[in-house]
Parts: sequence; C-alpha cells; structure tokens
Amino acid sequence: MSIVLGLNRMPDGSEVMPEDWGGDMAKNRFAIYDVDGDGAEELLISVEDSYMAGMRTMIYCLDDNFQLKEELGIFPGAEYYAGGLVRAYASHNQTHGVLWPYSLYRYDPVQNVYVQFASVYGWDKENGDTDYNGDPFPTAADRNGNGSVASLQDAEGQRWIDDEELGVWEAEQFGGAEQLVIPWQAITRENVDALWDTV
Ligand SMILES: [Ca+2]
Ligand SMILES: [Ca+2]
Repeated sequence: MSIVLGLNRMPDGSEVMPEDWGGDMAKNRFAIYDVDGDGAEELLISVEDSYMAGMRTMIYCLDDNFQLKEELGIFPGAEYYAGGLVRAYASHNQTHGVLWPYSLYRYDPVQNVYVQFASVYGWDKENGDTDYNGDPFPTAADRNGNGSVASLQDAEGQRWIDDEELGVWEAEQFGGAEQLVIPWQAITRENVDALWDTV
C-alpha cells in the first residue's frame, strides 16, 4: 500500500491514476478483508479518481510466495456477497433496458481466482423495438406482457427471459447469501501507516 500511495503504482506496476490526471489519491479506497471467504484476507484496491477507462476495483491475495496475485478486476461499485459471489455492474448501460447490466462472478478456490459465470442486461420495449443488430423485441419471452425482458448469458448460452423470471433466477444464484460490508478506507498516509499496527 505504501507503493500505491507513494509511487502511484498498482501491484502489477501500472499507474494507479494517470500522471496527467492530477487526481486525489484520497478519493481512491482500499480494504483488507476476507472477501472471497477462504479464511485469508485479501487486499482490495478501488481506483475511483481516474478516467472512466482507468476506474477499477482489484482484489489481490498473497500467493504461496508472498506475492500479490490478482483474483479479480472489475469496475467500481460492485456488490460482494458471502460465499465468494460478486455482482459487478458494467461501466456503461448501452442497452434498451433500465436494468443496469451486470456480471456475476464466483470465487473458485481451486484456481484461486474469481470466475465470471453469468451476465445480464435488460430490454424495455418502450426504449426500442429492435436491437442494434436489427433483431426484433423477443415478445415470446415477455410472459407478463409488461414490455420488459432480460438477456441471460451463462454456461447454457444466451437466452431471453421475462423480467419476473430474472428475479427467480437471481434468487437461485444468490441462495440468500448475505451482502458483505467491505471496510473501505481512503488511501491516505494515515490509513496506510495504520496497517503496520494491525499486521
Ligand atoms: Ca480470502
Ligand atoms: Ca416482462
């Protein structure tokens, strides 16, 4: 964390904030927390003061050689759940849906990384009758007839489901898992120095 703060470098050597950005490091956040539920703490670094394309939340663990290993890199603003589930929202919504597109990740303890297993976006017919490929609104999937459906992409491929079915599917994925409260702290000298008192 001293390197992130003092040298503006992420663990992979890339700049935390672009040099010409003139950002405020204290607007970025970090946390030490067992977010994946494997019993060991991870280092989370969330770069939020940057260009859109540079905004990212990274999760690192310590590998067997005490090197930081990347478990996940996503856009900031994700939700973290018990059992190693993450709902990562997309940086932009370029769909016809009010539903903000997101991907679901699950921690894989064998590979020691998060693996994306589903992605979702919505389509509200009132925002467009055809998609960007010119395909028509999938009326057959709109079972409740309210003009809203969702695209679900997972191991079974892509399919359209009703917006109500999405809620059922989501409940199955999460299984009532509790949303975690990540103890984020601003990346400041004071907070980083305080780490030495806790290790
Ligand atoms: Ca962990
Ligand atoms: Ca519907």
